[in-house]
Amino acid sequence: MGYEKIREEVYCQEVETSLESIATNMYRKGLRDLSDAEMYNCVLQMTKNFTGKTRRISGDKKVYYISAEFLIGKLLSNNLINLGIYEKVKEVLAKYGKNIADIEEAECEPSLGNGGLGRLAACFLDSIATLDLPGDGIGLNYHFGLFRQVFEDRLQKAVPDKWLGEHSWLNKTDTSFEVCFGDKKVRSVLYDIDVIGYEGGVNKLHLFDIESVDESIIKKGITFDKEEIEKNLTLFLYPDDSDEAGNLLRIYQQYFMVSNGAQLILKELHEQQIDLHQMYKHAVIQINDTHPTMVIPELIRLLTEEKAMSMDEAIDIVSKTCAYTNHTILAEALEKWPLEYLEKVVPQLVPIIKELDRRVRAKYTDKKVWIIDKDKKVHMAHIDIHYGFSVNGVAALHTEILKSTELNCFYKIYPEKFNNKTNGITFRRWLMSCDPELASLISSLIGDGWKKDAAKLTKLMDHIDEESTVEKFLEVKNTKKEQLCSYIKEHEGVDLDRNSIFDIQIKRMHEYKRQQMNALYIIHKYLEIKAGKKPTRPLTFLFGAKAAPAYVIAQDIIHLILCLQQIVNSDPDVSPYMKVVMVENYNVTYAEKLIPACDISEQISLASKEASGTGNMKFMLNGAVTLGTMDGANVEIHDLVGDDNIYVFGKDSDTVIDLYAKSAYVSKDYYKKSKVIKEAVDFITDKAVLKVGHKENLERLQKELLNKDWFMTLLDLEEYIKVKDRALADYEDRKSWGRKMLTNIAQAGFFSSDRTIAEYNKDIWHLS
Ligand code: 26Q
Repeated sequence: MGYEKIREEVYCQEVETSLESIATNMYRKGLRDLSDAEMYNCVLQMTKNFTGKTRRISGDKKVYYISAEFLIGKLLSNNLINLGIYEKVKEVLAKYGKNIADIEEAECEPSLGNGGLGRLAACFLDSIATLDLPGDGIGLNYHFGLFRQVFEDRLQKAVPDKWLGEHSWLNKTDTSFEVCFGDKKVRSVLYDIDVIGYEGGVNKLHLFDIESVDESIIKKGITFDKEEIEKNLTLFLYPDDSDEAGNLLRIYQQYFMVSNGAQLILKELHEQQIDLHQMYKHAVIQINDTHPTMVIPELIRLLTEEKAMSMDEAIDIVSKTCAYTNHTILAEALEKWPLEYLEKVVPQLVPIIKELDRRVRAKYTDKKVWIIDKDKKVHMAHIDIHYGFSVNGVAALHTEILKSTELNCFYKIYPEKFNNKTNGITFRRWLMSCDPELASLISSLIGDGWKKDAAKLTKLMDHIDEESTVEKFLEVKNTKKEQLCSYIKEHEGVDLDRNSIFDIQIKRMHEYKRQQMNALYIIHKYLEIKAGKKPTRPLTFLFGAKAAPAYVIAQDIIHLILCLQQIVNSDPDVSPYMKVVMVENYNVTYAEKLIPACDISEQISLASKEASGTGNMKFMLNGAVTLGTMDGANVEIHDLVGDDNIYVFGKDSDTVIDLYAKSAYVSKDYYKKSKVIKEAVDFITDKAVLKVGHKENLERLQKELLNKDWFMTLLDLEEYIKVKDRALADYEDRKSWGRKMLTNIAQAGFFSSDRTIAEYNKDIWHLS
């Protein structure tokens, strides 16, 4: 028996006595007398105790994954699964009258991320530990994380989300550094969260904070005084970047993160007595988008000023240590900081950044690759590309677009730095934990091997022609739909029909993701039903999305969907045939309930705009069939499952890129040409909608679609309607649909983040 299995047995034996003694110490109560919240605190403490005794992963070289976001989600069930004691804990809790699901509910979700990029970082930490690679995360401990979304008057309202209580996964350490800004100094405090690999050892997620954060400065909603850095530095994830004070605070946060990160890395190297000239042989820093880019000039500064290295040497060593991942080609998301902002917040970095730019200018005449542009803006990605050794995109198509268009001038200089690492997801959370019914069905057919080697899922294809097996997959889906119906009833107050088709779009609200196109489809269906054309089977349209507080059109799209929800669900002619629900405060926990219950996965971004997507992979793994454009990782899903097991529509990325290049897209033309499009767009300001909604929001959205439509909603709408209708019709052949589900699950192994991390290690990190 391996070490990990023995450990598991020992922990299992200790669960009950350990919980009993914690309950006595903490509450002076027996296990039977604890409330759910108290029981949660006891299980939390026990898990932390066990983790404290678990082997720390070590090795000669370590990766530091530095990221402004780690969207880790609730940790209890994940950690119990990875320690191998989930079933045992469930059994012991049941003995004392507790349902483990209720205990899990008691945990607050840490919302330390916006969306895909943050969730990816969390999946990566799980896989790094599972593959037994030495690798720690470095980030910030935001006290309120991302806002909590509430709906009022069919509008999104952002309120503070207090996730941090007296009991949490954080362990306060005695590590602390001084961080100097232009106008002030602060002292950090480091909190660690243990990251447990599946049947593996432990790495750390290091989250930096300051003691002087003052939660009482929060005013209405999530507004607060942005000038008082000592009080607000780690209060929220990404403050509003629509004004100068918000942008400055973002730079304060970023520098605080990287300065602490750089000091921590140098301290760990020092403790191992490593000559800093050899740093790159023992440490690799993966920079998650440009938010942590200042780690490059900061390390160069520390090596030259405090470690007496020459500028040439420091640049050389840092460049061999840092690697950059790009997550977006949207121009507005590529960070460019005015030099004067940096002069105010981090004046000590400015001479270094200027020197880095000077060296670039001395070598290359093409101004597009310079770091500081003519408007004195610092292009953060350019620092990463020139002074890192690897640049990767996050899906095959995305990397190709970076090479051929967005970053083409850099690709010409450094072709060897560019590489693709198609994203992945951890199957521990996104299958074993969120759909244990499906996980055990899979294991009953092909054994447990897929849990550590996801490629083994293809063995499921051996069962594709067995009717009774396919039937079992359909049954699991029904179970998960039933569970979701109860959850939605409880949390949103809406009754859903478990026999209806569940069509789900969950992701950040953004025009390029085109939730508005889905809304126009819903309008189209509503009008059809009103005109007497009833669908064969009832339809359920589910949405979940937060919008950036300053993103006006995104707020308007949420408003439209909530208006449609009201109109559709309360119309007796229509509601027996369709329902619309936008769930409140969509987050990781909600995703874990929605994804296993999905029939049709909406992945409908404008081709070329979604770098990868990872929700698409989660749905596929849980047996949903994708309805999508040829964008991001959808392209790879299509390659894996083939034409019969995915619904593809829309113009491809080459066509879209060409339309932009020629400014040839005119949305009004599509509106004028098509009766279906015209009816749907006109309905946005129909009196039925104006009766429940706000004229200002609805008219603004309609005008945007007619006069601008930057993300080309109307371009693909007609084909979207046609292909979606085909998918709904195909659903009626249950056996054939079941085979589509099974094929998707069987082919999803490629999207395990274990595969992604193995590739990062082989091509970039070289840890062992
Ligand atoms: C930038 C400047 C100013 C303020 C905010 C930002 C900012 C904040 C967050 C820019 C980008 C983000 C997050 C981006 C993100 O989540 N990207 C997603 O990354 C996923 C993981 O690679 C991909 O799957 C998604 O396709 C991509 O959209």
